[in-house]
Amino acid sequence: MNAPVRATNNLEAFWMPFTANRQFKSNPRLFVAAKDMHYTTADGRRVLDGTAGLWCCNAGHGRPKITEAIQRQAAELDYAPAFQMGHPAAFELASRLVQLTPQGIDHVFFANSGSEAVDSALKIALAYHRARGEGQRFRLIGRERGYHGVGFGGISVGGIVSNRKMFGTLLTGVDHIRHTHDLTRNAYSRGLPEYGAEYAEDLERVIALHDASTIAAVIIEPIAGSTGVLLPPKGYLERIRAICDKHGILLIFDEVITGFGRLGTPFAADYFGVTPDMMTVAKGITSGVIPMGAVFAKKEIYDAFMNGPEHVIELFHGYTYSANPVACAAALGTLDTYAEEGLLTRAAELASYWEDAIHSLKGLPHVIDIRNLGLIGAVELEPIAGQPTKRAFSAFLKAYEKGLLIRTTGDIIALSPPLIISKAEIDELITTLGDVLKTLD
Ligand code: PXG
Repeated sequence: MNAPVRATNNLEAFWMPFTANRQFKSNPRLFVAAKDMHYTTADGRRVLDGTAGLWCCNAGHGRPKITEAIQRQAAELDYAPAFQMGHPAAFELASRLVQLTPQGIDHVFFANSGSEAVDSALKIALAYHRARGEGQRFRLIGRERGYHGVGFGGISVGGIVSNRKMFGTLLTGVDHIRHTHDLTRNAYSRGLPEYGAEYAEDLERVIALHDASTIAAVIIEPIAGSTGVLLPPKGYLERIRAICDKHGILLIFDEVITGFGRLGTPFAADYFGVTPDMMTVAKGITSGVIPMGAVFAKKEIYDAFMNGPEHVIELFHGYTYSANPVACAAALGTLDTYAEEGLLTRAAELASYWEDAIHSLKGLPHVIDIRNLGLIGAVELEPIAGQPTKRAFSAFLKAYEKGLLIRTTGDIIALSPPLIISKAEIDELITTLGDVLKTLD
């Protein structure tokens, strides 16, 4: 029998996620290697990573501690059942993680992606209330323009229309509060926008409509990432927290993007000084190298399940790959790398340099707003009339040609470089992006 042939030049079979498949396959962009701040393309060009992959490679690429941890773990214990069995790395990792989380958040439930983490957190919220005898709290509240992954739970509480409209009725019992994006008052804010804390009061409106006794949880991203970097107005998150407390509603922060150092603190909860009841994370937990997600929960939530006969499973939820040993090893290698290089606070050192650099793009053609916080940035472009997304997508293609990877969503360019970026690389990134913006139609 002949050895199977690897059809490396056949692009047809792979149905690519969140991709313009036909455009890509007629003009493919392939990465074949990555090291530190750079990718290498199939035609041998170096591309500066302006987005940490998809907001995930916070430690940069090809980091030895992570690679070695994965290799060692795969050789020693490749897999252990996750249900009714355990392995040491899972317990070590959970214990390490809760040393990083805000005080009071001290339990970890493992999933394999941000989407799974979100669905897990929503299910835990519902089950928590039911375990406490408040099963009538079945409603989940999200926010317009929110992104919480692509599971049915996540798209139901999410607020991005194109991610929802094709997929039927979604979950019932879900409502949304308004988003906080307000360019008329806040365009070109440096850091947090000044105006709009009062948008938090929209939660009171939704609560009044449904009655607090029917609402289990509110889920929001501290910074809405995927929808184009929408920063919370000063005081907004504090008010959301206070309203949830007043009505006995759980607050879930989706920290899939903001977690693990993006703002110069371990989590956005630390940056804002607002502690949610649960947090969802993924991406930076393994620096993107192996899929992993997690829900962090307060002790009260965990404890609410720990009753009844001891031999009975307390939460009927979990995944074959929850706390997969190789993923746990990758996460431990990642945490070691973060600790040794001070990466969870490095964005704080670079934030003002980054802010000045990105705001230097003000005044270039079609730019209508520039936003930043920590090592996150966004440049919002005026859409081409009648052709939304086209201008930003063409910026993406031109940047790639010039050796820079950016992300676009709608007509917004999002930037989130690995936390190891140097000042010289920030200059290079912004100069290249500026050159691209000058050539846009
Ligand atoms: N929550 C948030 C806040 C996210 O940003 C998810 C959940 C889902 O994670 P998974 O691991 O299931 O993809 C995300 C994912 C982008 C982009 O360019 C953002 C995400 C994924 C891909 C691209 O903005 N966020």
